[in-house]
Parts: sequence; C-alpha cells; structure tokens
Amino acid sequence: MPDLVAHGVLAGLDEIADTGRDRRAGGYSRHLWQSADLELRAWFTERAERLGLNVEVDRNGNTWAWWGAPGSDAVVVGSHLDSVPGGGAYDGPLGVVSALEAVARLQAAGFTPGRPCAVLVFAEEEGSRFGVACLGSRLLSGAIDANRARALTDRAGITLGEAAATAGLDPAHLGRDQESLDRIGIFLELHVEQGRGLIDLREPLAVASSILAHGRWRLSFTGQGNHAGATPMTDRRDPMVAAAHAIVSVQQAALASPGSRATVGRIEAVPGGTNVIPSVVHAWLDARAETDAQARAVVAEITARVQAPHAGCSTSVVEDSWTSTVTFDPELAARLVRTLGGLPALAAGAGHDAGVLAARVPTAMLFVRNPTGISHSPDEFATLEDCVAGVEALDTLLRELL
Ligand code: HGY
Ligand code: MN
Ligand code: MN
Repeated sequence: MPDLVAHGVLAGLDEIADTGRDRRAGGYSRHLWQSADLELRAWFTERAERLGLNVEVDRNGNTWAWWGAPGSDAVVVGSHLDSVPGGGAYDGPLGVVSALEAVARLQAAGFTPGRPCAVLVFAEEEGSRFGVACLGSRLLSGAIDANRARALTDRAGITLGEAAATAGLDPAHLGRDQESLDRIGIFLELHVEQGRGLIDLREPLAVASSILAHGRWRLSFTGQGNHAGATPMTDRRDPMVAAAHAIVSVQQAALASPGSRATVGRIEAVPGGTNVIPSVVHAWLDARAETDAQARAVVAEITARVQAPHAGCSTSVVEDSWTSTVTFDPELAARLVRTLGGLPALAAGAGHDAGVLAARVPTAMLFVRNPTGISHSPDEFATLEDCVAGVEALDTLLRELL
C-alpha cells in the first residue's frame, strides 16, 4: 500500500486537515466566504498554480483552474470545498484533491490535452450559510433567480449580496453566466459515497445513475412569547410544542411513503431563552423521494398535518429550494463504464452540483466507497486504496476524454 502522505490524494486532504475544524460539533464547519472557506480558496489557488493551472473566480464565486487556455467544449472536473456544520473530511474535498492529483499525474506522464480542461470548485454546495444548496451551480446555470439569491440571508442577517461584495465580487453580476456555462463540454464530479451502496456491492467505485428529487422548506410556528414561570400551562400558545408535534408528523408522513426521506435537522427558537416561551419557532425540512410526484406528495401531506392548528399557534410553510429527480446522461455514463472496464451504477440520495449541471450539459459522477456508510458527520471515511482507485479512474477518463 502506498505511503499515506507521499501519496498525492491524501497529501491534499492532509494539507487542509486543520482548516475549519469545529471543536463544538466535531468534524469541519467550512462555510461560504467565512474564514475556513477563504483559507481553502487560497489553498486551492496555490495548489493549482503549482501545477501551472490558471486560476479564475467567476461572477458567482466558483473557482476555475484551467490547464492550458480556457475554451469551449472543455472537460471540467470538480466538486466543492465547503461543508455542512460538523461535516466530514471527504464530502467535496475528495473530488477536488482527486481532480488536481489526476491532472498532476497526466502532466508527469507528459500527456498533453487535446481540448480545454479545468478543475472547478463550486461555491456553497451545502447551502450551510445561505440555506440553498448548490448555490454556485444554480447561479451559474440560472437555476436560481439572481434577485432572490442576492436577498438570501445568513444566520447573522447578512445578505448574499453583501457577503459577495465583502468577498470582492460585484453583487450586480451574480446570476446566470452563459459564457462560463458554454465552456463546459462535459462535467465530471468524483465524490465520496454517502450511503452503503458500495459496501453492499463490495466495489470501490460506481458511476451515478440518478439523484433523488429533493427540496428544503421552512416551517414557522407563531405563538405568544411569554414568561416561563408566570404563564400557567393551560394559558400558553407555545410554538415549541407546535414544532415538536410537527416534527413527529414529518417522520410519520415519510414512513407512510416508502422510500421517501424527510428530516428536520435544524430548529431555531426566537428569541431562544431557557426561561422564555418562544414567540416563533422555525424548523427546516429536507424532503426527498425517487420521483418528483412522491416528494411533492410527502411535502403536501406534511403541510396538511402541520397546518392543523396545534397549541394555539399558526403555521406557515415556505419552499426554500427544489430540485427535480436527476437522471445522469446515460450515454456518458455508459462511456465511463466502458472506459473503466465495468463499474456498477448507483442511485444517489444526496444532491450534488453535478445534478444541477446535468440539466444543461453532459454530466457524470463517480462515487468512491465509504466504509462507514455515514456522511455529513465526522464519521465519513474513505480508505487510501479506494481514493487511489478514484484518482486512477479519473486519470483514465481524462486520457480518454481529452
Ligand atoms: O444535502 C445534500 O444532499 C448534499 O450533500 N449537498
Ligand atoms: Mn454534502
Ligand atoms: Mn458534496
């Protein structure tokens, strides 16, 4: 087995291993244009420039590292460097370091690309700061309205437009970037697998076949803020109780629709004091299913259940984002499988920038086995051997596609 640090793939992960560690949650919290993300951007630029790549940041904060001159019909390989709160080391960064390593190997072998090639790092894939996942690819492709995006706020109330300006971008230029989009001939994303598919198949790699339909909704419960000691239990309109009831309904609605998934991973009580009955509680719903119709039906069921008045509170449900079921380009997937000498196909439960781009350009994904089957957690993992298999697969694919 090759030595861990001597090996380029994990050397890249090793170099960023201390960036954005979250002491409270464990794992990493790397959020758009905050200190860890800025450090990772600088790291990527330095890494790419060391390979002689030309680094450009586009109008939406996505970073492109061009091998040779930028141009149309390019083969673009990439992923993201941001994380969920308390995320693992591999979700995103594995795809970025593997792409850089594949380019380094091709250069070392004296390979010259016959068409433009870039390594691309998308901004805010997880939506951890501004709430909408795959924001960089949605803005680039026009899948989100620029005015809506500019007005998104983070937990401190800073708008995306303000944050973009602080990061040196012109907020007026956020939005669909046809020129950049037109350069992509093929997009490839390598990603750590986020479930148990490859464990069960006993295979190190797979090609993606599809992504579940998925979206995010904000459920808000409004009651009466009041004193925790002075207000009798029978005289309260407590939105925390309404939210608790709703969260149980979320689980019940998804269990009643086999294959669907619905999660409340974040709640916020306003104002949020131990001795204060909240006036408002927000709960964020993430719902997914194989088809758009099934995901929509689960959310409709949840909406009906949570809107029935509970604890004297009123409820609103607002859609923050939606992505239809993605089916990856079958011809490109078949080409990958042929080139790599046979690979299983895997349906993904997680969303990806590749899924957003798939609606506009031929797109494919490679998954690398995750022996814990756990993701969005510090327990996410990939072995050195499997990471090397991923880089070798990218190397082979780039030789074929370039
Ligand atoms: O939430 C997701 O599916 C992804 O990991 N961005
Ligand atoms: Mn993720
Ligand atoms: Mn990811």
